Amino acid sequence: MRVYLDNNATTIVDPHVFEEMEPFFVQKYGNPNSLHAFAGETHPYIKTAMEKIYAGIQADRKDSVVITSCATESNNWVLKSIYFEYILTGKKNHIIVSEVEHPSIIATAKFIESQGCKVTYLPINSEGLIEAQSVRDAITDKTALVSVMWANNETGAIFPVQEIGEICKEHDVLFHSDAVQAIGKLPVWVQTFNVDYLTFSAHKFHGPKGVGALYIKQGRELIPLLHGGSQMGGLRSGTLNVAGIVGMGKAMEQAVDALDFEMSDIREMRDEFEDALLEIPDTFVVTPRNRRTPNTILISFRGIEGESMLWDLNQAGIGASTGSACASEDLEANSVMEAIGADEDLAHTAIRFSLSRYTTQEELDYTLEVVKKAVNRLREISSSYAYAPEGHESGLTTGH
Ligand code: 7TS
Repeated sequence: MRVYLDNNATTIVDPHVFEEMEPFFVQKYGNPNSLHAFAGETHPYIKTAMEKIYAGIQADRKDSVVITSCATESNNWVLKSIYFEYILTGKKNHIIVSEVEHPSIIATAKFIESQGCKVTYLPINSEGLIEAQSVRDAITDKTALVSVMWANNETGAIFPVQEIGEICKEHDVLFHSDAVQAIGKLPVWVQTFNVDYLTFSAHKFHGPKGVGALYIKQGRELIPLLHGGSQMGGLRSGTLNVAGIVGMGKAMEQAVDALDFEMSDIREMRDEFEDALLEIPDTFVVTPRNRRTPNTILISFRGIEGESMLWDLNQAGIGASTGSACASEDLEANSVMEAIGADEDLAHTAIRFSLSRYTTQEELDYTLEVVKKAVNRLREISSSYAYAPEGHESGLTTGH
């Protein structure tokens, strides 16, 4: 059996999405910016897709949604533009990001820090959550931007974006949220949440890879990251990825349609799977499940290196992760577990299971059996775990 439980890294392209994209490779391949019929025949499809994207996040017609190549680009764009517009010119000198943002925010923040910008890295609490008050405390009259993700990719922790949006508005500070892990899992309505900029990426909600977007509220400006042509109103040059845009439109429409299913059925499956995993002694989940996206579990199995567990799972045809794929080539501890202050052993033992609307009960039942066997095998050979399968007592709370 092959089981895919790494949906926070990427998702299967929905067959209906693929179907809608297919004509734009061999049949309708015109460059939409050309002045002939080949170009013209792509326009209605781009328009429809953009309408679906606007509707999916409840953007106003006067807002901009700029298509990019990925969320990494959108995130880089916001921070670098703020640097050019506010920091380099001396208008402001400070930005605030959470310490558990995706590397595309953290590395960009470190880069602009190296260029002279002050950066506050907001800590998370012991449950992996950001406290809105910490944003209020960090804001100064020189703060240009707050960037806090909607939901964390490792733990699924949902951050208080509504409160943070209000705090930013009150202090006249721009607010960006990376909503990559929230689209299709939570309602992401930009009008209600007072965000100025919002990042998302099609391949995290059953759309194609290589298409991201940045929502820009009306009246907010950004300096382009890519200069060149006049595409996307001159905000993002480069020939439009027609198939990608069409795919993202369809994927967004479906994500919104499936939101209730995700928030009820997927959540229920996740919760049952998690309950069963937590019956294994010395297992540990940090973020309370009602404060998490419905599809995510980050769980530590004391005494078992995450990579060893992944190996056993992979041997049995199961794809999971130890955290972000962006950092999976080194054997570093899970960064969120470290930020929480988990001890070295626990930080190295975290495994992320992320479900999708394609996940079945049968797959989870199979995974549970494989995990149990792997735990027994690996704890037996673990140097850091005193193996006692019967009545093992531990100081850790098993549960959530
Ligand atoms: N932001 C968040 C919150 C993410 O989770 C990711 C990818 C990105 C940005 C980057 O998106 P992209 O469109 O540039 O690919 N996160 C993960 C992950 O958790 N495991 O693998 C990739």
